[in-house]
Amino acid sequence: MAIAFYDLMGQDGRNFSPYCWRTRLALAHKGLNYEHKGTAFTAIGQVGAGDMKTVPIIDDGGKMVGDSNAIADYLEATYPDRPSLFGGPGGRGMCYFFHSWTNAVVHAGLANMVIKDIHDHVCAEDKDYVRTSREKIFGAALEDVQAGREDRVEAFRASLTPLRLTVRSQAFLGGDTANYADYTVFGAFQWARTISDFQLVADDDPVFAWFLRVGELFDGLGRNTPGYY
Ligand SMILES: N[C@@H](CCC(=O)N[C@@H](CS)C(=O)NCC(=O)O)C(=O)O
Repeated sequence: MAIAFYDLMGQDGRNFSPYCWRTRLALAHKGLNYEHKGTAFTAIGQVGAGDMKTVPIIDDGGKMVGDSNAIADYLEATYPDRPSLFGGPGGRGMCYFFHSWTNAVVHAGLANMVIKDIHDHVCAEDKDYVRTSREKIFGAALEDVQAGREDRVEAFRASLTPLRLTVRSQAFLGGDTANYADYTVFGAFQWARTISDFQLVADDDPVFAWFLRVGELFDGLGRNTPGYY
């Protein structure tokens, strides 16, 4: 039976959740069949027993697993004969660094540049929830949070220097082939690509070339999903 994969659903088939992209690429990396289940923010509570608050969630023959890191660990432990996501315990540890860095630096840096765009692309039933919950987090109207992003983008680009220096001399964070670190960081940029035409990184930035490379993996899984570039 195929694994059921609960992903966030936006307007026009836009799957914008950065965490769900980590899981989607992990499933593809393992070569596992899955049934993609687009889910509104306001419908997450209806998945399974209703005890999970966030997506991604997978249902593997009745085994429900939520949280992208827990899912990656579950897939690695349950399907050890498939290509490894981490390349061993040391790789797992380093992938956790990329999780922390992505959340603390990349997500934090880009969220305030696309938050209004996110709102504009969520499905109709989620609009009020996203505005209310995110305005509470940011303490301001979404329009005001996003305003002036042209003045902040250079600082964001500068924060990507460690990533830039790495992927200009090797194809992937995993080396010659991609691993879960690539999927973790990719999710952040795919989040932006699916809902915003704002140019977060320059066309000639090695980070952009790396993003396109990851998007080409698994028959263009990342590239083929609706997005702006
Ligand atoms: N730690 C979780 C975070 C997942 C998460 O925050 N997912 C968002 C979608 S990108 C979500 O489901 N949010 C629910 C909400 O805001 O109500 C993971 O890595 O899976």
